[in-house]
Amino acid sequence: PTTIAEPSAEEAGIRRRAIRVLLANWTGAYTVPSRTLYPHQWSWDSAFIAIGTARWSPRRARTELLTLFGGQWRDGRVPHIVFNPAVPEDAYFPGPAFWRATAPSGARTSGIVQPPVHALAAWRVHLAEPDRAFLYRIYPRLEAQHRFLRTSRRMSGSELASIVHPWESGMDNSPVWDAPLAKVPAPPMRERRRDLAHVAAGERPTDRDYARYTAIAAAYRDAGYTGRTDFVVEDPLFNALYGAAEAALARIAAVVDADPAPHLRRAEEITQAMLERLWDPSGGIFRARDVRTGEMLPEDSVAGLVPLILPGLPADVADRLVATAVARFGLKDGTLLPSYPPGGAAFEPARYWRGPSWLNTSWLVLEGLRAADPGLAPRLGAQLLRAVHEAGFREYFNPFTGEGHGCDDFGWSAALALDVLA
Ligand code: 9WN
Repeated sequence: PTTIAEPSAEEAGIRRRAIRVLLANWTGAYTVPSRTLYPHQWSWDSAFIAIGTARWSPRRARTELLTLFGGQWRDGRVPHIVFNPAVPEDAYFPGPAFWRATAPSGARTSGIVQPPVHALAAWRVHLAEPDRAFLYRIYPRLEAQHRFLRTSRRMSGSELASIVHPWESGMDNSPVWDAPLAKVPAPPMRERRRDLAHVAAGERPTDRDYARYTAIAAAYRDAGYTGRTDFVVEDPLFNALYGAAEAALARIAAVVDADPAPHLRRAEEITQAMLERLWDPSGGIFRARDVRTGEMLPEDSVAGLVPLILPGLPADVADRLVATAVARFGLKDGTLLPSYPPGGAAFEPARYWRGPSWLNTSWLVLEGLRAADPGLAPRLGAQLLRAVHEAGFREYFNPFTGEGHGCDDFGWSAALALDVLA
């Protein structure tokens, strides 16, 4: 007979509180990352949130994804924000008046994208509760999303997708972006930041960062949201998800009577291109490449470990990544997985993507470890749960002390804890 482990009281408490956060952030059609700091629908947040929500309400998880794709553009792009028309313009900067973009559905949106976690999320939602009708609806939209990346974002000639704004990486002020951003001319911005009304300035990007984010986004907007910007890079996290998503699309295709073969071929090509263009054999990590100069960027981050999730990654590369995670990111020490190596010159334990631990990048590495190092995976899972148990569902955490930072009741922190518990 199989023994089913009873969840501990601690685990039951985390589960109850996580569901409470997701209920509080649910708008009726999707989940906001945060009621205060991020009061609209964000693209990759919704994908992570759907993965966790599937653990207690697969129906809501399906709605979450379908609502997001309601903001999809005719060219297939899934914008990084779909705005809630009921929320005042001044609740978030940059809001709809800045982006000036409307999807065919009439939804006001931004014009940039975020890492493509969505096919993976759709597949996980289907696994939680098989629903072919859902897959039939979402598959053509996922395909269009990938077609956009393949046609409009293949900027170096390789199979990899480029991003044209640091916000597209999801890791906005990562030290990896310091070098390319330093070359972007940006006048001080005239608009008022709204994030600082909710979170201490020492935990957020600087004003200089924001001036550049605004300048790049405005230039892209003024070019009709096409072509290159002053910031064009191939990012390992974005492309690892792109490859993993193609593998997920192959699985989905098989269920909806479509041909999985092109997806499998593309997943392979992406893995191959990652190895050729972004793998740094001397560092044992994947690094971003600046497409404008052709050079690899000097800094690295946890984004370089996420390719552990890539389908068909050679075992020796996976082993090197695990060794790097242990040696430079302190994976075995019982600390959380930092977003940037603590020994690096730019490390700051409480400032946003410059050191703190985030649950989404930790979860992605955890997913990769399940195959690459099944012994280490549960350890990282336990650390992640300890963080939310002790500090709550904060946006990010000091990797050494576990202290919580950024906003409270953060959507993907709650959702991914639920997934780890399941
Ligand atoms: C800009 C919503 C988003 C996340 C990003 C995170 C942060 C936005 C901001 O919040 O970015 O998109 O205003 O700082 O960096 O990963 O999707 O949670």
